[in-house]
Formats: sequence, structure tokens, C-alpha cells
Amino acid sequence: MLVIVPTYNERENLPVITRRLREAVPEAHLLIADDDSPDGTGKIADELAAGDDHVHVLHRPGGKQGLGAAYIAGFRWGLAEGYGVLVEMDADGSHPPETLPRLLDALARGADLAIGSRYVPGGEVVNWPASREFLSRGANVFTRFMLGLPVRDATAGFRAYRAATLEKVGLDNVQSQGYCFQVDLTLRTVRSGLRVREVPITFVERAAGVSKMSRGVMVEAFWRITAWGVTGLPARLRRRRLHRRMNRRR
Ligand SMILES: Nc1nc2c(ncn2[C@@H]2O[C@H](COP(=O)(O)OP(=O)(O)OP(=O)(O)O)[C@@H](O)[C@H]2O)c(=O)[nH]1
Ligand SMILES: [Mg+2]
Repeated sequence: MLVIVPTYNERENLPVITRRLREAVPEAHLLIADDDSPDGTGKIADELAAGDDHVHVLHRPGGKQGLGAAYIAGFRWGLAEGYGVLVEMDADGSHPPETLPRLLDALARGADLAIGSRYVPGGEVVNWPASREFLSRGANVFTRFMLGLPVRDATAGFRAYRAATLEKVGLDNVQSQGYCFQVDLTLRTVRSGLRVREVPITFVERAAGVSKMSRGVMVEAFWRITAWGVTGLPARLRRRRLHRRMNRRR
């Protein structure tokens, strides 16, 4: 199993999250995907990797290219190395590695994608200002409305994929850069007929460093999700009509 942690200016958080993951799930390998962070996170990553054969670093030159691009590069690295499970996790401590076994358990029980969800019963958000939670919940309501996904937390970034899931959905034409990358892959997984399970998690606001959430990231999400909703609408209406007809016959 490979846990991919994208980093951009996370020098304070990276050693902490690495230690927590290594303690919580000792068999997991860690891949740090760093976009040439100006604060020297890449050098810290190298130091962590030098002292631990379970820690690997992917240096991505060219500066900040977005979370989506970092994950795609990490997935490709992991698939080429032959890992059977690929996990996404933030560096800032928002995704508790101590709950990773629950995601892995969901895969073991047959899920193709397990999502650590804030918005299913038992899930929660700690230390977020009301405005930030409103934004996140709003994004999910909008996503459900536009795409009709059977998922409560489609923007969640703590998730475990089977390698076979990523191979089936394909990564070649993923263009999403910001957090709509998460929605993009959820949509591809559902449209491929694969099984998604949500597992409740407690999401904790970052204690150090700064958020990379920006207006640009939000605008990208809005447009992409709208476009996916519009192009997927005919198929959605067809499915709905079919369901109605079947229900009438019953
Ligand atoms: N490699 C890489 N990592 C990134 C990039 N943008 C964000 N990240 C990392 O992705 C993870 C999530 O980013 P955050 O800034 O915490 O974004 P967020 O969790 O959506 O927002 P907050 O809730 O405000 O923390 C962190 O580990 C970041 O360092 C990027 O462009 N490249
Ligand atoms: Mg965060």
C-alpha cells in the first residue's frame, strides 16, 4: 500500500504527519509529491526518506501545479511500482492517519474506492470557522445537484483506491487541478460502475502552515462541475426514465 502526500510549503507539518503515519500503519509506504516548495519542504522530505526505506520522494520541478497534477504523478509512480492500494492524504494533519485502517477495511470488504467522509453520520469537522464549513458543505450540495452522485462528501481528500480502480477509470485525460480533482475521480469511479463506500472521519483544521484554497481553485471547481453536469444530463435523464418505467411495471 502506498500513501501519497502532496506538499506545497508544509515544512512544519511533514515530519509530524510522517511520524504519525509510520506509527499508525507501519506497513504503509509513503510517497511525498512536492512541487518544489519554496520553504524547503523537498529537502525535509529527502531527509525523511534517507532515514526510512518506507519513505519516497517525488520532486516535481516547475513550481506549484495543483493538487490534481501532484496526485496523478503520484498514482503513476505507485502503479508503475506495483502497489495494490493507493491512498490520498493531506500533509497538514486534517486527515488522521490513525483512521486509515478503516478506509483499508472498506476496500477489504469489497469497495473499489473508500472515502473518508465528513458528512456521513459519525463524521465531523473540528476547528473550522463556520464560513469554511459552509463553503465545503455548499460545494457538496452543488455537486450532488449537478452530478447526482450517491456520495455525501465528494470533495473529500482522504481516500483509498484499489490500483485496479485507477487503471479502470484511466488517468490520461484528467485535467482538474484543484480540489475538483476529487470530484472528477469520484465521478469517473461511479460512471465506471465501481463501488464507492464512505467511512466517517474526524477532519481537523490544520494547526500549522497556510491553506492553498484560493479563489482560482473555487472558480475552476464551479466551471468544471457545471460542465460535467451538463454533459452528463442526457444519460442521467435516460436512467431516471428507465427507473420510472421499471417501477411502474413492478
Ligand atoms: N504538490 C502539491 N501539493 C499541493 C498543492 N496545493 C496543495 N497541495 C497540498 O495538498 C494538501 C491539501 O492542501 P490544503 O492547502 O490543506 O487545502 P485544503 O485542505 O483543501 O484546504 P484547508 O482546509 O484550508 O487546509 C496539502 O498537503 C498541501 O500541501 C500543489 O499545487 N502541489
Ligand atoms: Mg488542508
